[in-house]
Amino acid sequence: MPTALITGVTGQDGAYLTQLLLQQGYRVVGVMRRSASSDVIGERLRWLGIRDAVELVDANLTDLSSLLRVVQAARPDEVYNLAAQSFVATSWQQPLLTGNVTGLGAANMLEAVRLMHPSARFYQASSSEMFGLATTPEQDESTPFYPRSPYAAAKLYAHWMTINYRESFGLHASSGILFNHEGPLRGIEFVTRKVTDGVARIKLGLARELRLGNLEATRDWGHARDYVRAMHAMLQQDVADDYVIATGRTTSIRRLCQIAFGYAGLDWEEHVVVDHALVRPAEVHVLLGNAAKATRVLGWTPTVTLEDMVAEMVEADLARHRSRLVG
Ligand code: NDP
Ligand code: GDR
Repeated sequence: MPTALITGVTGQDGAYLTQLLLQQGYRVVGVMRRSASSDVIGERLRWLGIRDAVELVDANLTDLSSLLRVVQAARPDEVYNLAAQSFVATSWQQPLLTGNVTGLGAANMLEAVRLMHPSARFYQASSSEMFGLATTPEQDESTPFYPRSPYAAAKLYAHWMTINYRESFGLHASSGILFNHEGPLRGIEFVTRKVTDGVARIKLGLARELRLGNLEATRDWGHARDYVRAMHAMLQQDVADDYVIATGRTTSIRRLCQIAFGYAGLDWEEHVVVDHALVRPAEVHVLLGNAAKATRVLGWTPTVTLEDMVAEMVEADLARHRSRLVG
């Protein structure tokens, strides 16, 4: 039975990846950071009904000693480094923490693998945010990077450290440059979930308006369930490499609102209020990925359309709010 060690197991991707690996017969060891609210932070794993199938261990990405102990004890075949301060907007308010966790934290994880168990295959959660102020209409593995936030700068450091450890020490270390991916388990601060949650509240009469920032930005949105398949596929290759994972379709926040409110039979223009306080100090205007390499080498293609994903998310948020109303 292969063993996978996942940092960020309590996050959106951690939950879906755990589900996929359990289905494939893996033993999954998940890194959870100590929290006074630890009874609720396994919520996503619980939602998927897999909370008790994961071995949860206590460690923090900023504490190398904890990672050394965890890697030594688990002796994983595969390590997925998904933990991060992952919210771009927060990275301007907490740039140093973001650098510590999202940047140096990945270096800590690489060190732990290199020192304790260098045969493990390593996955780094890189991001399309690294393209930032993109210089080409479509982004692929050869597109130059132009980070636009402390988050993106930290991810870029982690990305190059992953490549460097592959080239310097021969680690089987791969980076997935993943474009935005969402689903009902997405954190509520991210725009897709904020919109679907807002739609559900408005539909049920719990709210009247939804405040958003820049409606003109466009993103290439896929479903997290599809994207964790790509992570796993990367670590099954003989040779480690970097891959862009995207759908090849970009959609504005404005259009996202139209789709989500429209699904619930609502007119988005009656409810969405632009709040300039939510506009970011520097914006990533357009992202559109080209995943041809992943399709060619990994055989990976996305299966869920934006419309179907939004419908799934609105339904899940309606169900959550209805159950609270009943309870
Ligand atoms: P989430 O924000 O949902 O999850 C982040 C995870 O990191 C949580 O489990 C969190 O734990 C954990 N974490 C944060 N700080 C620490 C720390 N100091 N030590 C240990 N664990 C920590 O992110 P996603 O699941 O959406 O994304 C997974 C990864 O992929 C992230 O690295 C993200 O930056 C990256 N990424 C995501 C994309 C997306 O569209 N979702 C696209 C491209 C990259 P806790 O529950 O305690 O907060
Ligand atoms: P992003 O996701 O920054 O792309 O990072 P987010 O959903 O936060 O923003 C997407 C775009 O929507 C605009 N926007 C708003 N965003 C939020 N959160 N809230 C609002 O009210 C709002 N109004 C407009 C933003 O300005 C932006 O242009 C996500 C994270 O998962 C990262 O960790 C990951 O690396 C990238 O995706 C790829």
